[in-house]
Amino acid sequence: MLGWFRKKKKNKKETEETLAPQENEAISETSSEKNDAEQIVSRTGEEIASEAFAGAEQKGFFGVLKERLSKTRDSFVKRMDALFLGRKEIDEDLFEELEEILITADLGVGLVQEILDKARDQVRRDELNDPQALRDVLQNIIKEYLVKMDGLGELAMPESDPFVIMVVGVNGVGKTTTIGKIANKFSQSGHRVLLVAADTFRAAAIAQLKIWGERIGVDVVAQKTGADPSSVVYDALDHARSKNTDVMIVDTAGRMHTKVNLMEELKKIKRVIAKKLPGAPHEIMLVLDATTGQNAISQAKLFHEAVNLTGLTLTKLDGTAKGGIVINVCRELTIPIRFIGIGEKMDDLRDFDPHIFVEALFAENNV
Ligand SMILES: Nc1nc2c(ncn2[C@@H]2O[C@H](COP(=O)(O)OP(=O)(O)OP(=O)(O)O)[C@@H](O)[C@H]2O)c(=O)[nH]1
Ligand SMILES: [Mg+2]
Repeated sequence: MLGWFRKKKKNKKETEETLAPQENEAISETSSEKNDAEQIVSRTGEEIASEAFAGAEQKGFFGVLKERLSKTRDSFVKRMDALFLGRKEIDEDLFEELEEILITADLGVGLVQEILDKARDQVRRDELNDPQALRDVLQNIIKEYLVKMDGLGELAMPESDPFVIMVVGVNGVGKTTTIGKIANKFSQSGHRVLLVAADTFRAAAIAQLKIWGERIGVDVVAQKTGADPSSVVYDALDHARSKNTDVMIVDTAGRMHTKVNLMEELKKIKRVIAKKLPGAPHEIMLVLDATTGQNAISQAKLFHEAVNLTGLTLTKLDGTAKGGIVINVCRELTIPIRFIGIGEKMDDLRDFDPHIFVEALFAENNV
């Protein structure tokens, strides 16, 4: 589990210091830009919040996760349960139908073959005949893929320097929203957070980040649309140092993983950060949209090649039946999944815990 959001102990300097008023950068921002972004962000917050938040309180942490994974549960576990219910024994027909279910749930052909081969072996070895026993076998095999992520790539936050997180990914995957959610968690646990608008392609992108900043109550460093993203991060590091920032999170523009010049720009941002603050960025997080299915793997491979990723977040697991991609990501990559996004609002980001994830996916309906 990540220790990033442990309550921060205040040091002497901070305790004595009266917090200066937030000194956001002064860039001019037209009201239409702001309206654009307000629409994006207010939709993410208010509309879903009232229903989902009330639900969250009643159902509890596990219940909410289970509910948000319901599309994947329906396409995968519930179909599997229905299949097993009608069968008295484990035979090759059962395996064939199971294969189709697993492929539809976007586990990927290679992974499905591997899972079924392991399951067949175990059924033979343990002389299993009851389809319910096969359910347990499958749950354990899937869990084995996910727990490989346990303890992988743990990151200790630096003692005095700001902890720098650079967030990357293709367009629209949920980078800015995830940054808002992470920033909120850090801020809630007493860390001083700085958001950096290095997505300078669109005015609305800068304004969107600023609204998150305002809402959470953290500083945002930005420049004008079209500014060099590297120069934005350069300024931001000065700001971070002068304000005793604990965590600096850099939002970058969405880019196709196949566009070489755009990947070069990311490398440059990384270089500029590293030159100014050796050891940083400490975390280069790729955000993947779970609804894209198998394409997520090639995105991850190309971003990793370019900037050497240290962590992943899989978003929109609430909106897809293709949640099986999580298992494939664990099989194909050795980059830890830090978080999963299970909705649009501020609280809808969870630490990725393989054990809890499998439990939620396989939970019986009445659990
Ligand atoms: N259902 C759901 N929607 C999400 C989740 N995460 C993000 N979104 C939505 O995805 C959409 C795109 O999110 P952004 O954060 O703007 O994505 P981005 O990657 O910053 O986009 P660009 O900056 O344009 O590349 C928004 O409508 C978000 O509310 C999630 O976990 N679940
Ligand atoms: Mg964005």
